[in-house]
Amino acid sequence: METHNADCTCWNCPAMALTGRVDFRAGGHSVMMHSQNMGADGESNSVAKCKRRPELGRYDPMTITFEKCPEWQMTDYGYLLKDMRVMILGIDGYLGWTLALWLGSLGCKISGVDNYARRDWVMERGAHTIVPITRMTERLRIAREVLGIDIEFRNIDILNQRNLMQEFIDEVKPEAIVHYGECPSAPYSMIDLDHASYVQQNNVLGSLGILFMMRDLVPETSMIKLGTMGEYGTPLSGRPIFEGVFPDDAMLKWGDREWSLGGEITPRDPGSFYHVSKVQDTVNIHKACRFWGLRSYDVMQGVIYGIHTSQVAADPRLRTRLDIDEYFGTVINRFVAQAVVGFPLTIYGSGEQIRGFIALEDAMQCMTRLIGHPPEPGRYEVVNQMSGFYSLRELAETVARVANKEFDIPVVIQRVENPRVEADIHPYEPVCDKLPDQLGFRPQVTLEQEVYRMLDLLTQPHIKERIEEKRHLILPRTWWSGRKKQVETLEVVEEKNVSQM
Ligand code: USQ
Repeated sequence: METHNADCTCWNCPAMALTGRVDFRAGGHSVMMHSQNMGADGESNSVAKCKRRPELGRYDPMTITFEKCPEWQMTDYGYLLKDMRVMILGIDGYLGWTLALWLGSLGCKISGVDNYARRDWVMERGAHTIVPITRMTERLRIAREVLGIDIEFRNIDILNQRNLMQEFIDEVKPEAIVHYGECPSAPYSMIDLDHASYVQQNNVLGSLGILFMMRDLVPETSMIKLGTMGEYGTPLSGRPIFEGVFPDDAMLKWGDREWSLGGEITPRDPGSFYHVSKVQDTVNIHKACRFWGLRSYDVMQGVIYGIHTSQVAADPRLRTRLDIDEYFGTVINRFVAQAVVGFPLTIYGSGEQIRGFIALEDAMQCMTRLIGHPPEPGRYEVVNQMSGFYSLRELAETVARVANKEFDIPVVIQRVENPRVEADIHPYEPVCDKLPDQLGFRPQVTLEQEVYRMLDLLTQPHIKERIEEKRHLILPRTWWSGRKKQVETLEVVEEKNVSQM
């Protein structure tokens, strides 16, 4: 298969510094502006300088492809810049730590920032990660010893310590910034006013600060920002869920008139105050690209699940966290943990809700491909990142089947009252073309495989014990309505019926 980024040019490369005047107001049409941007000598080849190869002088950025450039080297996921400097915001989290080790093993120079907020939020709710994780200093030491990966870490609060953040960006001069540094929980944002405003402030204003720092310090760097499929909601009209913006041939028809919608941001219908923060981020990033010529991938990721990459599995002390409480546990991770301790799997509501999902390892592959294929300057790109979509009922049945057949664990499924406000029965047609078609993404992990791997790890006695310890936190108590009351069971699917699924 042709490598997805072989034909990208310096125009995509964060090591290229623009020296001429480029007008980004057309948002993403910077290449066209570039061709009109002649130097005094009438040649268009005077706009670029390479920060890695100063000997090139000023040159035409369209002439060197990643395939031809010695700074870009082939990996299993396409070309990557040699020793690429990648900064991960939220490096202590479930995704951040996993990505740090993954990219480190591909030769990237990893720097990372975290203020351990995730550890604090989980502790505040009385929960804990069921896969034990070590202190950051220990994690860094083991990463060096076991995998030979050196990570430059700083304990910084992105929102409240902007000076430190600025200094760190200036010191590292990252060539890509992966932004996972937000509070990821819908239920946490729905607890009360304090939590809703905290989540929105932390996420929206933290990210806004990073955008300003990028404008001032590293405008060529691409920002790969974690958004969520939950920004879109589940449109009851059944229209496709496009990748962030309408395609060129989408039309708005009203009365007897028609307009093109091509390129406009699609409507959003976020499902919680947390999801609202991601929508606000979307608008801010889109504007930063437009106003300042920054470049970004806004990653609309489906619900993540799983525990495996070969790096985190290399040593028990390198494992990434895994939460299963009502606030920070995502649904598949919760179902697997519930199965392990014989707790009836908690389907909220009818179980007919459909969501997109992606396994941890596949998400890492996608992020690597996005890092290696930076958008052109001024370009705001959105990808819908998932590898399959399922109803909640299908998920529960899959977990029950694998647990039953492979681990001889009897599983009961229950339907409980849905504490959230979400459509029970709805059409769902996400468009997920860019990652497979333009970036070469091929999912490597099936749902059954990852559920198997999780069961294998979570049935280990010390982990099973940690789930048991927090068993009382499994049933949700936070209702979108503001009520505080444990949900009631609506229906129980007995073991004999589950094993026939
Ligand atoms: N659900 C259950 N039983 C449970 C937990 C959840 O039926 O025990 C249902 C929920 O009602 C919902 C679906 O499963 O319909 C997904 O819930 P979730 O808690 O796994 O995920 P969600 O709250 O949507 O948020 C998670 C991440 C968030 C990310 C989002 C992607 O925590 O950061 O933005 O997944 S998405 O769902 O596409 O918005």
